[in-house]
Amino acid sequence: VEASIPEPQRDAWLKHSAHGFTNKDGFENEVVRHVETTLARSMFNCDESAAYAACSLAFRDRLILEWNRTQQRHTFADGKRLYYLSLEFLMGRALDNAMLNIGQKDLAKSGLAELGFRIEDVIEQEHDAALGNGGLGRLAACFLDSLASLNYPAWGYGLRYRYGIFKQEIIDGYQVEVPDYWLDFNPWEFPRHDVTVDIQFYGNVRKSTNEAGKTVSNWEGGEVVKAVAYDVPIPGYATPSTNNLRLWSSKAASGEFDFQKFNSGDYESSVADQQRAETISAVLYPNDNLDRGKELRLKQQYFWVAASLYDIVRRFKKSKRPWKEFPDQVAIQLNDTHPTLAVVELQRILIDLEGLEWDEAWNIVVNTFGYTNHTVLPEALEKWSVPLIQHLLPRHLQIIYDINLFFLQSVERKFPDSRDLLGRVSIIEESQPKMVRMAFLAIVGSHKVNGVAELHSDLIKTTIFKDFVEIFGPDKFTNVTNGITPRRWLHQANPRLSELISSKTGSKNFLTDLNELNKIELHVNDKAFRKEWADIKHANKVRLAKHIKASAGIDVDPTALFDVQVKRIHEYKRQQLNIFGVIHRYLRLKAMSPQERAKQQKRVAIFGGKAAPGYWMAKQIIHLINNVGSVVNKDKDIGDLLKVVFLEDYNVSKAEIIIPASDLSEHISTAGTEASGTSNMKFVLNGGLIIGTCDGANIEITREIGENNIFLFGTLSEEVEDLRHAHTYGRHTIDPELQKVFAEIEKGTFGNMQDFAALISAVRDHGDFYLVSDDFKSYLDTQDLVDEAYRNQEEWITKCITSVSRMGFFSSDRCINEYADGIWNIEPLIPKGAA
Ligand code: GPK
Repeated sequence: VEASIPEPQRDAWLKHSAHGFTNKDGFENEVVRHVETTLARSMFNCDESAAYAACSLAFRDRLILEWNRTQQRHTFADGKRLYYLSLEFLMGRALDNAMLNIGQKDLAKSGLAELGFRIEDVIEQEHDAALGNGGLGRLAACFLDSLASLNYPAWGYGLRYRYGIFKQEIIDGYQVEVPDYWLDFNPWEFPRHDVTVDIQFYGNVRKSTNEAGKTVSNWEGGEVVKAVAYDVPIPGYATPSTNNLRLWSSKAASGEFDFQKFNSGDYESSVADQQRAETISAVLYPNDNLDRGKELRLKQQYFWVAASLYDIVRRFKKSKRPWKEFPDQVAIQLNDTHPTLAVVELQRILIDLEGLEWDEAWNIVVNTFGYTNHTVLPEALEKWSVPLIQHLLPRHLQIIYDINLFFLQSVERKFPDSRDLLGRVSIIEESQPKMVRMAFLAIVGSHKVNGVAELHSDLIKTTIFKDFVEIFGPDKFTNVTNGITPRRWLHQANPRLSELISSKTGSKNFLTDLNELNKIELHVNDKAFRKEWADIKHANKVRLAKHIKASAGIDVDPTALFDVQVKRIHEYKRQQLNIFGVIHRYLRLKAMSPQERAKQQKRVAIFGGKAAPGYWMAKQIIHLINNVGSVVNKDKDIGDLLKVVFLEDYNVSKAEIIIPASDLSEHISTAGTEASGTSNMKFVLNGGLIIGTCDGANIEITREIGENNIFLFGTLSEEVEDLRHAHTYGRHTIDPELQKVFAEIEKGTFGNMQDFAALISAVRDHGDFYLVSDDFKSYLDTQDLVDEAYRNQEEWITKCITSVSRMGFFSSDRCINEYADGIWNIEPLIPKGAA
C-alpha cells in the first residue's frame, strides 16, 4: 500500500500492463524472446536445455501475472487464509504441471514443434524440486495443488534448501549418496530481496518493569540471521487462481560479511560467519520417520517458523483488526510436529511484543493452530533436549514451561489425585537430560489434532495420545484420510488413460470431481474400451521397460507381471519381506522341471527407494535386492520367468513413469505401522492392483473398491502386540519356507553371507519386531493367488477398471475440503474464469 502509484498515473500502468501469451504465435514469440534476451542465446545456440529454460520462463511470466491478481483478490476479500507449514514440499517438476493446469500444453507442444523441439524432451530437462523425503513431503505438494485448484486463499511456508534429498547411485549393489544441487537454474522461484526477516538465536532473557508497572521479558543478545523470501507460484487446475509457496533462505544478517571484522583484517572469520548463517537452509535432513535431534535441525525449525509467523502477523496487523480476531483471519496447519515451535513463537509475540495477557494470547494461539500427526513409530516422535532449547531459544523454553504449568494445573483440576497422569502427559519428560515432547506441545497448542487414515486416527486416540482424549474429550481428535491430486497422478502421469476416461465420462470433469470416475464402471464390459485400456497399460510397461534397460541395463519382458515396490526403504515397510519372497520364488522355479517351469507366470520384481544415509539395515536391504538381481537375472534356467530390478534414485518424476506401468504394487507394512500411505492410491488410480496388509489407507481403499479387487494378507493390527510379546518370550518358530530362504542366503548364493547376517538375525534371533516370519506364509499364498488371477486377463482387467471407477474418494480435493470445513473454517474465493 505504501508504495502504490498515485491515481493520475494509473491509466498509464493499465495501458502498459503485461498480459502474457494467449495463442501459439504469442507463445513462440515469448520463447524466442527469452532465448535471445534473457538467456542471451540464438537459434544457432539453442539446445534442449535452453528450450526448457525459455519455455518455462514463458509460462512463469503467465503464472506470475495470475499470481498477482490472485493475491490482490485475496487482499481485497479480506477473509480468512490458511497457512500450511511444512518442512518438506516434494514438488517434482513444474513445467508439465503448469502447462496442464493452465490448459496450454497442446499449444506449447505445437509451438515447440514449430521451433524444432519435442515437448517430451523439453520436459525431461527439468531437475526435480526434491525438497522432501517421501510421503509427508509429497502430501504437502498434493495439498498445494488442491488448495489452488479449489480456489482457497492459502499459502505454503517452507525452507529453500540449497540441497534437496540426495541423489542415489547404486555402485556394486550399494547405495551411494550424491548431493542434489538443484538451484543452478530455477525459473520457478521469485527471489524477494525486499521481503526479509531478522531471526534471533541464543542470547539471554532479562526481566524489566514497563511504564505500566508490569514485568516484561526481554530476549537480548545472541546472534541474528536474515531470512530472505523466495516465492514459488502454484497454479490451480482450470482456474486462474495461483497461490504462493514461500520458501525461506538464510543469509548473514550483516549483508555479505561483517565489515568491521573484514576491515580489521579478520577476513576469514567474517566469511565463516556468513557461511554459518547460510548453513541453516543448506540441506534437507534425509530421514524419513526418524528423529535424530540435531542442533542444526532445531535451528532450521525455529528459523522457518519465526520468519513465517513474522510474515503472517505483519499481514494481519495491516488490517488493523483487534488481536482477538486473529483466528478469524488466520488458520495455521502444523504438518507433523516439525513446526510446533510456532505455537510458542506466536504466544511470545503476543505477550512479549504485543503486550497481551497470557490467557487472551493463549486463546488466540489455540484457536489458530491445527496439528496433523503422520506416524506412531516412537523413533519418529520428536523430542528436543531442554538444555539445547535453553541454549538456542532461552525465552521459548520459559514459555514452554509456563504452557506446561498451566496445562498440568488444568489437568489436576479435572483429575485430582492422579499423579501418574500428570507425569504421563507432561510436555516435559523427566529424563536425563529432560526432553520436550513436541507432539504433546502440538496437541496442547492446537484446537484440532488429526491422523491421516481411519485406522491411524483410531490408533493415536487409543495409544500414544490416549490420555489427551480423556483430558480434552474426543472432539478435539479427528481423522482426515489422505488424498492425492488426480492432475499430476492421472492426467499428467498417464495422459492416455486420462483421455480414455474422459471419452467415457463425457468430459474432463473427473479431474476436478473425481467421483465422476464411477461413470466408467458402466463400460466395464465394452470390448473396445477394455482393449484400449489394456493397450495403454502395455504401452506404459514398454516405456518403463525402456527406462529399466537404459538405467539398470536389464532386459525385461513387458508382457510379464510387473510387481512394484517403490517407497523409502524402511524395516517397517518390509522390503525385506518382498525380497525374501522373491528368493523363495527363485528357489521354487529352480526346483521345477523345465515343463513345469514353462507354465509359471512371468514376473518382474521392481524395487526403488532411498535409504537414509545413516540407516544401516535399510542399506543392507538394498544390497541384498541388488545381489539377488545379479544372480537371478543371468540365470539361464530362469530367463524371463523372473527378473529383479532395483531402480536407482526413485523420485517424483520417476514415479510418474513407474506407477502407470504397474500391474501389482506392494504396500506390505506391519499392520499398524504405516499411517496411511499415498502411493497405494496412485497405483490403483492408474489401473494397478495392490497386494497389501490391513494397514493405513489400504483398509479404506478396500472398503471403496471391494475386497475382491485387492490382495490382502497378514496379521491384523490388533494381533501385533501379542505376537511381539510371544517372540520376546521365546515362543517364536520361524516359518520353514523362510528358513530355506535364509539357508540359501547363508550358503553364499547371493554373495558374502556376512553382508546379510543382520537381516536374517533380526528375524531369527532378535524378536522379529516387524513380524516378517509371522506374515511370510500368508504373503506367499497371496502372491500365488495373484499369479492365478493375472492368468485370467479378462477378469484382471475387470478388477482394474472397477477399482479405478471407485477411487473418487482418494482425491486430495476431498481431503482439503474436509480440512477446510472441519479444521480451518475457510471458504473458497472463486474468481471469474474458474471452471
Ligand atoms: C510419516 F512420520 C512420517 C515421516 O517422518 N515421514 C513420512 O513420510 C508418512 N510419513 C507416513 O509414513 C505415510 O504413511 C503417510 O501416508 C504420509 O506420511 C503422509 O501422511
